[in-house]
Amino acid sequence: MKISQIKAQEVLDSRGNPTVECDLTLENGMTVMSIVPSGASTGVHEALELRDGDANRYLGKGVLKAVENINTKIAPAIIGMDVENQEEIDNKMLELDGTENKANLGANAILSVSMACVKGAALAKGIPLYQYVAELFGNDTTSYKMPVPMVNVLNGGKHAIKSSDVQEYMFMPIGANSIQQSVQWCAECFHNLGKILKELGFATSVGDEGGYAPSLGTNEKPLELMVQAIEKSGLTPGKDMALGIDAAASEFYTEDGKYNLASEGRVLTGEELVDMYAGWIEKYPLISIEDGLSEDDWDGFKKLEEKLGDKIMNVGDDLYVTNVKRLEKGIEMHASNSILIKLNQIGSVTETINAIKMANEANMHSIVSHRSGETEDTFIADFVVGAGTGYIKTGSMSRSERIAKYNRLMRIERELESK
Ligand code: 2PG
Ligand code: MG
Repeated sequence: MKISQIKAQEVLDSRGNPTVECDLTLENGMTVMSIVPSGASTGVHEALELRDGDANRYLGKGVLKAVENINTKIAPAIIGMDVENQEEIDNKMLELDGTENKANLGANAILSVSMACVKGAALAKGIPLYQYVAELFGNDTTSYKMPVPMVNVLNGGKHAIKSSDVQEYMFMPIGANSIQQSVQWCAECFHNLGKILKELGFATSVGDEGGYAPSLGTNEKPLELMVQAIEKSGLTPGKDMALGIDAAASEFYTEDGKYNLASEGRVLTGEELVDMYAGWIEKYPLISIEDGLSEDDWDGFKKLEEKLGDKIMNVGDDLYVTNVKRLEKGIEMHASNSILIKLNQIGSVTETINAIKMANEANMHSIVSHRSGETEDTFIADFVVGAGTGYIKTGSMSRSERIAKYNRLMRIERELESK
């Protein structure tokens, strides 16, 4: 079915910053809408998120240029195309942009149209979004793998100032047999963690991704309290519920190549940092470490992989930025065994699919992820089910921009059960 209209506008994300919304109309009059998210601990190698820089509006964060690019440049080129030709549509936008990092049109502009086309195609075909995504991947559309959610219940780093240096501490309900059980267990552990923090006299206010953001004094303490919360919830640590972290280490990497754990007043070398992680893995049911080292510390990642790769998911986020060129290097080097997947790091659905396919071929885990600045758009919930990667990271058990994704996953699960 042909695309008959594309119209973009500026809306706000969960942090109250402007972002791009795209409305797409099909020739039969049906419409879909998509909104792009936005990161805070962004990798330097990410595609460019176009912001106006006009200090008189939204402190320079307006996205009217990106909106204008959609309305005046992308729309005329895409209108009239078959909405099911995802690759052709995405390639057309990449051509129009003409840069390596989408600096002309903006990755936010391109991605919002790209996602809207996927939704439009699903609607045109009259099938659920996750099913259409599975078709785009060439995956089996008769059986689906629901993901293990990685639920970030303690926020630090750039997502919660004056908290831990490590950015995210996550519950992973590895023993749950459904999304519904996963969500219930994680919500119970989240609330029990809140009770524990309260009893100890720590703050229970939340950070950007809805996790608590107390100042606990060390980066290890959160792991200890999370194990207590698992036990308090009647679950077995390591069997029912495991732990994951996102160190987002690029954010505490120093100019002289060290790692500054400011909350503890310690500066470590890469090797000492890896030793610290190794110690944690001995003591806690920690099975996933994301961005354990800085985004260009390839050798550091390789060392982490050699030392701990058989025990944990060693996840590259800022390291790869969902970019097949960087992923290819990582695969050659054996720099990690897992990749974080963020659509807006690379800026189109087709390129995101290619990154996941490359990771699959290399036998790596792919975790589909939200951004710290999110919206009510639940695209990634359908995307992870269709892609069948088995893991999703989409924040805590609070704040509706996070919960919307869990609710959508539960709806998908119920729909699949009823079939
Ligand atoms: C990350 C993300 C999402 P941000 O580092 O993995 O949790 O944070 O969107 O700020 O880059
Ligand atoms: Mg990360």
